[in-house]
Amino acid sequence: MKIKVITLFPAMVETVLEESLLGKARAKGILSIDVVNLRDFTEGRHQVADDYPYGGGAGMVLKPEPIFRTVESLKKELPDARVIYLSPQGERFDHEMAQSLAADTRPQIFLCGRYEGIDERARVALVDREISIGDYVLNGGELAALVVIEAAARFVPGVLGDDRSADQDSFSDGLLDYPHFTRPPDFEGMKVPEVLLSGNHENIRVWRRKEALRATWLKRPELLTRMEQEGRLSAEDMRFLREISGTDA
Ligand code: 4FL
Repeated sequence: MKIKVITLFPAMVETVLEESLLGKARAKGILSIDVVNLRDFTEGRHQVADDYPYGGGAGMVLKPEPIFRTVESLKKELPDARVIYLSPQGERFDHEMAQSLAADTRPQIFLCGRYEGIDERARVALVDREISIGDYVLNGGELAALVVIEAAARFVPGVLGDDRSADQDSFSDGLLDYPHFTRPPDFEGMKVPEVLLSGNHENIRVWRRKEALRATWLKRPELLTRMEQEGRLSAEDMRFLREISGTDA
């Protein structure tokens, strides 16, 4: 993935991207992520990026000129780049969107708003896609951009360790994850399920599938409704679900 992040708080974004798997993937050149300071595209001695909203009301709005200048300057180098604006008004981000962003070969420019948002003219003229990570308001789009970048980067080959792949994760098969255990086998009387110690791979597969179905049925039943509609539940899954819900229907 080739990514640019436009923000008034570059250190906040850079600090996170330096760490952990994302930092390593950047160092290896698997991910190219540059953080661009919107302040660098403001004018005048005071480098003002925001202004009062027309019509009055609380808060400030990011001025259009610095945003136009920043995006136009990035697009000069990357003419096929897509501009993604993080905002509560956007399409809801999920596993599928993370996967499709990771598969997109075009450069992606993440625009982080602050305060009450950006001038509408910048949004209309420059933004290709508006994404929300959930129904709540943040102080700015930075944390949302980081969430989207991290979740998408997991689908880029080489970002996770060699023996790991994002298609083993929760949600990749449409279900929540099954429970995980490590040593010791008995911690203060709380035991690891016997089947996981058995070495019987078929029994372990069946246990994990049942537990994933059980967790989903208990915590996120609407996901199962969707899976059934999409024909993603096998006859075995349906049998497990009848066991779990205690019905013979
Ligand atoms: C962005 C909230 C994406 C949820 C304030 C500025 C936001 C957000 N998803 N809140 N941007």
